[in-house]
Amino acid sequence: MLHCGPFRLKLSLRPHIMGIINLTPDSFSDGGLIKNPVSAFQRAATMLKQGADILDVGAESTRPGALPISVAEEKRRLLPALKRLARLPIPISVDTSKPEVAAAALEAGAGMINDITGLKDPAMLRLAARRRVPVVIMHMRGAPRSMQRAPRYGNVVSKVRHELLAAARRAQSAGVKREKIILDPGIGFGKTPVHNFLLLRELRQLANTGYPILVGPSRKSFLTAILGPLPPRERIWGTAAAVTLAVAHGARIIRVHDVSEMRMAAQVAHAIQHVKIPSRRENAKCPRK
Ligand code: HH2
Repeated sequence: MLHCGPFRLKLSLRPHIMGIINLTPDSFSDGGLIKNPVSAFQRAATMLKQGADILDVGAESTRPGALPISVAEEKRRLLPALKRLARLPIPISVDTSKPEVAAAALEAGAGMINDITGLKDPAMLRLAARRRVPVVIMHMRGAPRSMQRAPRYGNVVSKVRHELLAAARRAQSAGVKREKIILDPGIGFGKTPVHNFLLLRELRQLANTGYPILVGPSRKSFLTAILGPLPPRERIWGTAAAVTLAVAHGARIIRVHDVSEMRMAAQVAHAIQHVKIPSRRENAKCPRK
């Protein structure tokens, strides 16, 4: 059970959908779409209706090559919208790696921290421990500006697993409770398409750490290694395939742009995986073709 402010998420029951709200002018797939707090609220309300379980609100793009923005600029983009979104009956996660921004977002109503740098900043660790909020520890090699320059691993799955577990241990030593930690292999962050495929195929190896696993394959460019040069908004079916596989391999939270479609994909994958084998008597009642 994940306590997220006044909300309780039973992650073990079914996969949960995290809807992405990007308040950025330059995100790789939907930059500039949300222009003000009112349109952010409308987008969030739509996602809620479509079945989102969490909203992940970010104000700084982390696409490959993106340059960092200042704390002041990130707060200026984030806080007015976040205050409005906090009125909705859904937990809000803040997608930031800056402790000052995360602290302000928690004050404004966020109940969870999603840190793509895996809580590297000690001040972020201290904040997460003090505020007792759930935290997503994501794996990344390098920084967005340079992460896609020839990333190399030996065995990518065991390396990522090892580094995530080390980050989780560091967080726990700093006072973050184990049950607040969610791990994420960081699809597309310092990884080639093959690295991403392997991480999705072997996701069970991360899920068997016992920590809930979040994955974010939504519309990402690794899909074009198979599908060809499609623009991000045409990668929905490819995303659905990745989501289905991730759920089948134990992902508990799926971070996506297309809530309605991915909720259905996740729901079906989960239902097939957990189907109860009917008894003989129930079978006999089944209509035959
Ligand atoms: N991916 C993105 C941003 N934040 N957080 C987690 N935990 N996992 C992810 O895979 C992840 C993330 C990148 O996607 P998006 O927010 O759509 O793009 P941009 O960073 O360009 O705003």
